[in-house]
Amino acid sequence: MQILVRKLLQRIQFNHAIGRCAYSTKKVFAVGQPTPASHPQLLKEGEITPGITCDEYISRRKRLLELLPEKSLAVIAAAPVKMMTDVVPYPFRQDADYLYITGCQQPGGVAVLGHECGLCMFMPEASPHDVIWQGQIAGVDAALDAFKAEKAFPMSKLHTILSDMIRGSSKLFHNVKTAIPTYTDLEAFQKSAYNGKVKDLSIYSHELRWTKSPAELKLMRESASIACQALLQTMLHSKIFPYEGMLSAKVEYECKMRGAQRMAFNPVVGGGPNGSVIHYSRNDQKIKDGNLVLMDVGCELHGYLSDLTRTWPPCGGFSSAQEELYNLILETNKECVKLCRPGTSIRKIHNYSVEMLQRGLKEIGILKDVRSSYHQLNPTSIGHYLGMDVHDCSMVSIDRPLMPGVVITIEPGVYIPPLFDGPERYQGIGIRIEDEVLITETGYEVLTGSMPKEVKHIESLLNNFCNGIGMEGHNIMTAGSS
Ligand SMILES: [Mn+2]
Repeated sequence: MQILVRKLLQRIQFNHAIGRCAYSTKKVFAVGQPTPASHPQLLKEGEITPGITCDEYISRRKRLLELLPEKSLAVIAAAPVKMMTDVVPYPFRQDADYLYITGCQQPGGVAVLGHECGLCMFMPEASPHDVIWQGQIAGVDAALDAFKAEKAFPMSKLHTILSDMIRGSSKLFHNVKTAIPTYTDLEAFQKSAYNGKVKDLSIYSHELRWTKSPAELKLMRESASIACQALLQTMLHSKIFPYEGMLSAKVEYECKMRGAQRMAFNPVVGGGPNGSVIHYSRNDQKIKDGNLVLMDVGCELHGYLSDLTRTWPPCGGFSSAQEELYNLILETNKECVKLCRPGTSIRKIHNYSVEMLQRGLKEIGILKDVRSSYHQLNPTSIGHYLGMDVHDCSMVSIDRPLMPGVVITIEPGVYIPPLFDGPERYQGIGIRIEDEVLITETGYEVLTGSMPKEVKHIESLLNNFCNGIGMEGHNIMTAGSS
């Protein structure tokens, strides 16, 4: 079937290409992504990606150049397309550094930044066949006009032009995560590497991305708000549909209906003992009556991520053992959030959380030998930086004093294995309560504060709403299964 269609399309592509040139009276170039002209509902005039202006992209490049040593060059390739089978790609996600510097959302390009050349973009060249199968893509014209590169060339010229640029530079910083043979195989690159002149760019790019601009914070707030609204809808849904898979589908639907492009990661939906598996992802079990469900979710809004976790009993009431543990995690969450301010560090907050949890777990009677078994019950860090990547800016140490504009997560938890040597009523309970916290001049702002986490609020929400009303799809699904 697909082969027949391909032949048919190849036959018409020649005429198609001629036709395009014949009626074009003004210079129209493909950008391959939304622009203010093509998607006025998404972008304002002057923006390259939704919420981020051309001026902001230019200032990012200027700041990166200020960090780069004299006569050095930064080389950043776009993310590769990963294939599910030979003809089916996984959904494409742009590399955060490439997106941060260029605003370009398509694969196949290499961006070079230098003190003399400014931004020089090598762009993929689409054949008429590619255009028919994949649509228009951004080429050299788009690099100059839409992304405001100082210079742009087709990829076929990279071999000679980049080689010359490398030979004229003293040091080379490149995006190690997306490095491709197209440039690493160049003789000039190999020679620089041999001479120890090639380094990882992320020490500089992560530095820049660590503190967020007002425009970035607006997107972070929106992304967090979407995730909160989606998770609240999912929490209500869980009482009638206590299935991990349905809750995963529900939260993704609710995020995308609110404008998110994709999830930040595969939702973690762990019912009962599955909640004690930290990155549980099978999401294929029914949640037993009386068990808790742990949901760790986040979405991506125009390149900016959210990440939050709540744990609740879909049946509507915590058991006393669940509530006891839940309140310890909740108090730890709240105390750690209060510590957030400029000058402290993730490490300091983490150490505080470990002390508080160890003390609490001992009081409850779960921990006998504090030192040996605590890490069995919680091997995770209290949090991480958040931004364009889930574990954002991993090159910035967790000992770095926090600054206004940095976003971190606060996510204390306890993960008791089903066979843990301790009181039976706590076995197989997994609880995590995760919030996103923005460091401000005077302290903090909780970006996920609209999502309830108090026991009485959760129980009230689950027990005092009218089943079925305002829950789109519920009646249809009930009718379908009866
Ligand atoms: Mn997290």
